[in-house]
Amino acid sequence: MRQLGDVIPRPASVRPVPDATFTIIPGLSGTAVSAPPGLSAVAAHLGLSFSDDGLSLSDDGAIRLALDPALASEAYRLEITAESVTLTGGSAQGVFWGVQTLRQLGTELPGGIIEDRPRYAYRSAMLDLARHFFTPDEVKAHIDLLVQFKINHLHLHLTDDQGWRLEIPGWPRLTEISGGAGTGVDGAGPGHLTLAEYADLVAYAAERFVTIVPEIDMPGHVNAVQVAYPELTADGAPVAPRTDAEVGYSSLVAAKEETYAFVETVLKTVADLTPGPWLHIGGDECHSTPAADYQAFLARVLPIPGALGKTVIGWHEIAAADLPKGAVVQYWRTEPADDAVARAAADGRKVIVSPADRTYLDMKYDADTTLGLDWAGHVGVRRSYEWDPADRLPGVGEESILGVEAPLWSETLRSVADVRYLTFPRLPAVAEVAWSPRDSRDWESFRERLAAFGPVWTAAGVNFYRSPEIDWH
Ligand code: TNX
Repeated sequence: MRQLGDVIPRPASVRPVPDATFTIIPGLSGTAVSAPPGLSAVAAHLGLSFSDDGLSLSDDGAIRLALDPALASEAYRLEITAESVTLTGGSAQGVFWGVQTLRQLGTELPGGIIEDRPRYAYRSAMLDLARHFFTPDEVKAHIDLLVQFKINHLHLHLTDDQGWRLEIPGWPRLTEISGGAGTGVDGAGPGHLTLAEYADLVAYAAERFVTIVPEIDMPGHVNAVQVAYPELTADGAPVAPRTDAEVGYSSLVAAKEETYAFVETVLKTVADLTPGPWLHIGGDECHSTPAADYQAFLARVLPIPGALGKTVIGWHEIAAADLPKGAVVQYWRTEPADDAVARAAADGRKVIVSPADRTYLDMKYDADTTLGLDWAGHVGVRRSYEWDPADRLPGVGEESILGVEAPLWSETLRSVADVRYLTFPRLPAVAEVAWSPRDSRDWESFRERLAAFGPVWTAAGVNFYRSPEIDWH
């Protein structure tokens, strides 16, 4: 039987009470869940019968859901006795995270009290739909797996040299041509989201307390744009589609007004469809954009999300430009220090920490991994677990860190099975880095708790990597 704290991410505080097991018998009518209005959707995630009898416990053993505004909104308290389970959240989101803890504990719930809350507010995974498209149903299934580890943001990389994946009214060739047949790396990942599909995906995520972070990558990574609309190249000449995995060769043109008309329409379309606070504008690897043009482009573009009521996020190269107040910088490289990011932090900007040699889910686990890349080295499970965001970059301490993201680039991916193989089990490692108190983290404890997911994932049909670092159950 699991011990009370045997969940991922490890809870902030665990106080077991011996000999007080509560047994859930799924489907048994006596196991009622009671919840105040607004929490019944959360209760449904328990997969148990649900009786809407307000806040009172039922007589014959109950799971009770409640809210306590004194708790932080993502925090929850779980009290398990032999007679009852009481799950109290600072908000419905806190209750939802508590439900994930309950799910991991199984049907024999060990007695005691868990009091839990996240270290970072932004705990994220990224999926690259540009190099290989994944359907809305595939993305939804991915979200269902992510929330089990209390991930609360999904960053969608929607555009790149090899494909454009979101319908934009007034610019139909973006998706007709650059989202159509033959797009993606090796031409193997065609597809795009209609506006309705995107909105539905955002709503599905929101019901699970996940915020979608849309990324439109610019001024580089735009070959697919220029294939569809040659007027957005420097000389207006047609551009050939590319399905190789090179980076850094394409750029929007800073000196053309057409560039900004395009960018404004795209960002307004995305902002209107996205209730979440973030708009990611990319900004990475602009090797063919002259430095002055990069600055000029960003001077025009970085303020646009703010004017649309959103907060701008960019890959950390944007720290070379004048950043609006509140702009968020996402560090992705492997160098031990970055002066521009440190300056941005010193100026009060927040940083999302995604070092490729720790959090990139598309890096190979080891030399035998057939999927993935290795430009940042091999990233085993222990490597993705045993590091700390607040130690990663000089000048970027705890107070500057918004959170942690694990990106999954899809150059080598061809199926959902591929997505899962690279995501599991490293995503749970990064999720614990982002959620659990620093001093509670311990590799030996983590690898034991992780081992218990072997049968869980096998039963659920989740393709995962049986890392030899783990003694799988
Ligand atoms: C770097 S990380 C990129 C992507 C690639 C990735 C592959 C970043 C901001 N840019 O264009 O897909 O490496 O690991």
